[in-house]
This record gives sequence, structure tokens and C-alpha cells, in this order.
Amino acid sequence: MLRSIDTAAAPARTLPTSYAAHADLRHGLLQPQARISPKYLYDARGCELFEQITRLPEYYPTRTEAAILADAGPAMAQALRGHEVLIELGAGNCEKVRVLLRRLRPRHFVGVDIAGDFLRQAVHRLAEEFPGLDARAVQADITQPVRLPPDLPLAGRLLFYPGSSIGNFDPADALAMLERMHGLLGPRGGLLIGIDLPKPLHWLEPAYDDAEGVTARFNLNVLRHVNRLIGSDFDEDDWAHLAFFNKDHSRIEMHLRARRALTVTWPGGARRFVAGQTIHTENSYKYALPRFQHMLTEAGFTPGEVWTDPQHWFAMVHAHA
Ligand code: AVJ
Repeated sequence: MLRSIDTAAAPARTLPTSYAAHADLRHGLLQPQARISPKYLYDARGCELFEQITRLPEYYPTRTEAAILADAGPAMAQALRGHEVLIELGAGNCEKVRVLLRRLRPRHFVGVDIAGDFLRQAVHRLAEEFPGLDARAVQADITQPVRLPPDLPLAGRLLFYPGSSIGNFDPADALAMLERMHGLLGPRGGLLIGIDLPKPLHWLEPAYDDAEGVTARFNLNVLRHVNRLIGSDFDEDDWAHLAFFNKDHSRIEMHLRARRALTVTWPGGARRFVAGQTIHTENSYKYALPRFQHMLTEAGFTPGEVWTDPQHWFAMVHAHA
């Protein structure tokens, strides 16, 4: 009897729970500089749009990183030998890790991503492609402490965090994130992380404001996602995509700019915007290599080898736990 009461009560708890879970969204919208965390860019449509971004002529990071991974070949295999457990954070479509799986032939692979369905499909494809590989999907928000499968071996773990996603976090948060990564590692643990390096503005800005408008659609899509999550009434047509390099912070900033004065409402709240006011949706920090290596050291790592492209636009950094 008690049990059936519990079951009946479950759906009623769903609303207040998700309401509490998205308190950060409502809080962010009410700040003087309104903001939405970039993690909300990645609903199913956002993941697809991001994939399109990675194929744009203007978006150099993905292709440059892929070339570094491909070209580093044997030298990288040598530096990374002995890692039996490969863990990718923000694995997405699991495309990038293929080259590492072929090169390192680890026993275990764990893909971690906030977008669960997208990830599970990708890990399923990997399992088919690499028979004998123990491939698993862990749906988790990597901005929070991540719980890995309890039976996953601790020794010989290699954390793979490509794509320069660490650049999404403010330096203090990035450091905290690196510290948490360090905490996931044991004996013979390592980190292989991609970072986007500073470069001239005329290369940086178009990468975040492409001619086709894919990045604009990606940025605007966050509003639909937020509407679903908190029941707000954002209308994409009221907002314009804005991306620029902030020199003082060495970061690309993405914003959505109100095209007219308007009020956005959601259950229990509202925010008024004047024309031209923005919602800050993403930062993408461009770290110089020495600064990033210093952060690694602060987080408890020993920086190891660095692989980069001929133009020094992007770097893959290996560090020992
Ligand atoms: C996935 C965070 C690495 O910052 O370059 C691409 C996201 N935003 N275009 C980046 C992004 C706009 C991307 N990261």
C-alpha cells in the first residue's frame, strides 16, 4: 500500500524537482548582465548545430585539432603508452576519440556527456566498430563532480578532453575543473587536453560569426531549450547573435542581443530587456600555452609533451597526474 502511494507521488514531484534544478537559469536571467550557461546550448538540436559548426570553413579548431591528432601519430602513441582506460569528457559524437582508440587500443572506453541519447548512440556505434572494447556511456554534467562506473580500473586512466572546451570556463572554474579531473586519476594517470591558442582577430571572430549563420542558429537555439526547461516565452525572432573577442580577458564572448524592448516571463518570474541589451551565453577563452601549463601545475598535474599545428593555432597538451 505504502509502495503504491510512493509511486503515485512520483510524477507530482517531477515539477518541483526540475524547477529547483533550473534555479541557476532563472538566477542567471535576473542578473544585471543576464546570462545563460553554455551547457544549455547542447540540447539535441544544439548538438546537431554544433556538429555543423565544426564543418564550417571559418571554424578552424576542430579541423586543426584533428590534424594535430592525425599527424602526431607514433610520437603520441609513445607518450601515451600504458593507458588502458580512456575516458572522454564531453564526448558528444565520439568522433575524435576514434584515432586514439586505434592508436592506443585501450581495454576500456567511457564517454561522458550531458547529452545522454546522443552519447549513447555514439558509444553504441563505437562498440560495434571496436569489438572487444568495453565501451560505456555515462550521462553527466561535467561541470559537476562526475561519478564513473565503480568497476572501472583506477590505474592507467587517460582523460581525454579535446575541443578546447576547457575554454568555456572562467579561469577559476577551469582550475577547479582540472582539479576534479586530477581527482579522477590514480597510478599512471594522464590527461590529454585540447586548447585553442590566441591568434589574430581576423581569424578568431569569423569562427564564431560565420557567413552562413550556423553559429547564430546555434546561439539562438539556447532560447528554445530554456523555454522547455523553465517554461519561459523567449521568441528567437526578438534576438540577434553577437560574437566578439574581449582582449582584456582573452576570450570570445557570445551574446544574444534584444532587437527591441521586451519582457520575458516564466512561471514565477519575468525580466525586462531594453533594446540592445544582451544575454551572455558563452565565453571561449584562448589561453597562451605557458599560462595553461601553469594552471595544470596548480591543479596537481605535471605538464608533459605538447603537440601543435605549424601555425600554432591549437595545442594538444599531455599531463601526468
Ligand atoms: C565546444 C566550447 C569548444 O568555444 O569554440 C563554437 C563552442 N561556440 N562556436 C568553442 C562554440 C560557438 C566551442 N566549444
